[in-house]
Amino acid sequence: MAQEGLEEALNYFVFKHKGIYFQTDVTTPEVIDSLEHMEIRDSDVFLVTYPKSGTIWSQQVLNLIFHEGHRKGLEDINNMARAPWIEYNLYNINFDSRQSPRLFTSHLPYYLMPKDLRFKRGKIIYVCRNPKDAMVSFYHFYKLFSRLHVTLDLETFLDLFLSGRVICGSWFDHFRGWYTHKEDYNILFLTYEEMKKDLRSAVMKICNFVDIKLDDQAVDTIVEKSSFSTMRQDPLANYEFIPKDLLDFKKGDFLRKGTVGDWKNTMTVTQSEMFDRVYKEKMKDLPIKFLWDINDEEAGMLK
Ligand code: PPS
Repeated sequence: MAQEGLEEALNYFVFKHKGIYFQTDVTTPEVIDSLEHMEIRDSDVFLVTYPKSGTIWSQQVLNLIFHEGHRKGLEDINNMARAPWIEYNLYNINFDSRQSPRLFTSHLPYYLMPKDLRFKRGKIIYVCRNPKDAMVSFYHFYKLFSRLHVTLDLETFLDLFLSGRVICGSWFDHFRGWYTHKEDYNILFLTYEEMKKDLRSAVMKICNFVDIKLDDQAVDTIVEKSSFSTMRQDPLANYEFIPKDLLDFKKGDFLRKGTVGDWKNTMTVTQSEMFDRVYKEKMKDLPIKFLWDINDEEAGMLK
């Protein structure tokens, strides 16, 4: 891909602020900076992820846990309005005037999040996904951006991903930052893969963490309404409500495959080996074992 056209398109599409990249059309440096002093309530729950790690899936689970009206299909409120992204406040929601408990979503690295969270005010659910699947999902997602006037091939995207030149920066830095600062926060780590293997248990973990007791029937409803096939059909959950000038759904879906191990269908052996080398080097001191294939047995965060 011609370097010049690529640079021009990327510079138009993203800006760099405090070490990472943001989409020009959805936020500004001033908005990001203002979040540092956002007032946090003890009852706040933040869902935090690196992009393409199961955000809208976990958002659906969380919204179903907190809102009976959502479980029963009684309210016409989409998931982004229920648990807005703090850094891309597309609906201009006044966070201060929201009733407690407030739910929020964010892709921010730990150092750009509201400071108060570090004093264990509020709760954070950090969902992560094996970075090969996250990368492949991100690669396909980049094709949907209406204002990115270039189509990236996988080789180019892989380079950008590994060097942190994508929206939200480096996967490695994002994960490391949150994981190594976990003692500062009231935080629950979950993986996309464990949700995929046993969604019910993941729902129960979240319920315990946020201190909400639900009966079996409610939990069954949450599991059913957060399945890939149900969410794909659900206009309040599938993100087709995003304005067309931001995402062009003629080019693909937000809910694309929803599997573990799709990277094997996309990356070449050479690309995968190169990825493994970078992963090994950057992650060598972190006690996490990701599931790279749905048939892998053991995975998780070692305490
Ligand atoms: S974003 O843009 O960062 O908010 O994207 P994010 O929601 O984090 O990730 C999108 C991927 O999550 C998959 N997804 C699901 N997988 C399984 N079950 C359910 N219910 C579900 N909902 C979303 C979605 O399909 C994207 O992954 P890929 O691999 O591209 O399919």
